[in-house]
Amino acid sequence: MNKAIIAARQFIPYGESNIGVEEYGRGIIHDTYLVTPGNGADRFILQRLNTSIFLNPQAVMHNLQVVCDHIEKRMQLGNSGIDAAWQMLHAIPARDGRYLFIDADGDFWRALSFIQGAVSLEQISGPAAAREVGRALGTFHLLVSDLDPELLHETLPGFHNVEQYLEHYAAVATETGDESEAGRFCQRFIEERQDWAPVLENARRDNLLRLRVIHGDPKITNIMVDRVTGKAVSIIDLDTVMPGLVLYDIGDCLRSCCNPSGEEVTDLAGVLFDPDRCESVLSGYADAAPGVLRHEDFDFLYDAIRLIPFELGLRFYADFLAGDVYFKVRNRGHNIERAMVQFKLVASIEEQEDRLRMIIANYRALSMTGRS
Ligand code: GN1
Ligand code: MG
Repeated sequence: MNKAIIAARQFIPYGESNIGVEEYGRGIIHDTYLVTPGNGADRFILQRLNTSIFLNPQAVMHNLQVVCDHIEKRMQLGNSGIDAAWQMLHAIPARDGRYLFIDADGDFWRALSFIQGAVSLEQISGPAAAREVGRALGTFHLLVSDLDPELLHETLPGFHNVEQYLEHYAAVATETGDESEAGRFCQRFIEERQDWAPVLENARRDNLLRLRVIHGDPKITNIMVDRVTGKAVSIIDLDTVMPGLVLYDIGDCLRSCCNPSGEEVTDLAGVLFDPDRCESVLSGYADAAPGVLRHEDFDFLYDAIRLIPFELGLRFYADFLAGDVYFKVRNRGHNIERAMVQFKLVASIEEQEDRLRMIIANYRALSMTGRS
């Protein structure tokens, strides 16, 4: 905490002695704090970047600035079609004018604006809240739809490349071995799906799907809603903004908010994929981002919904095997529990394939009519 206070001071004008610094949020990668300056100035978010994962913090900040500048310019153009309540986070410079502060231990810190009057979405209370999630992701996609992905660095190379995760898994599985019951279940689950899993990568290689600017991590808690109206006002955590497939984002958003239990549960009984929520999210997305999804995206939408929880389960299980080196854990076994949640979700998606394909077909018909 002392380190956080020292870092926080770098982003506050001189002479400020009385500041509040508290741990904040649900991220499982960086250390995040909420800073309250004692002089009545705006609160802000302080983060110590996890540089064993993001090896190039400058590239992360570059992407953040390119995306935020682009969005701000677009929003300033009248008639942007974006809700006036929409807010974009931005980086706050330190006293020396730089956007990263490196402390005595070589840790990288940055400050980000706090989205005003809003809270991070923890739970979906009903169809209206699910629509807001879709609206948030759609708004973001629309705002970056004319930004050239080549202007951005790939901050985590192959971040959603499932083939890379499968290779890593195969390597750690050979090295470690895991004979537990849950372990054997995970291994079988992965093995049965590994030939199908590169479906989106194959489509990308065949030029059926093309790279665009994506968020990379649009999970429910990264959506900010107005604390009074419940309307989505922002999407935060822009570290994984990079070139990718919009389907990765849609799959990730749906896997996170269509599971009523949430991703951090030990009791698997309530874990399922709720198709009604999926429908509401997609309808919010369609309203906010008309025309962003193309024919070819619809062709692979079901696969994306099934793939992203599979990929995340694979990542959690491989990290368990590797000794919990990537995701922060509460205890040994936490990552295997997380993997089981994601695999249960995949199974629920597979059981409801017909229904989900129907929802996608209706959504596709509506989007295509709306476009002409
Ligand atoms: C990580 O810590 P956070 O919320 O930024 C992960 C995502 C996962 C998510 C699951 C860079 O996100 O890919 O979907 O956990 N981010 C990274 O909760 O690996
Ligand atoms: Mg993230």
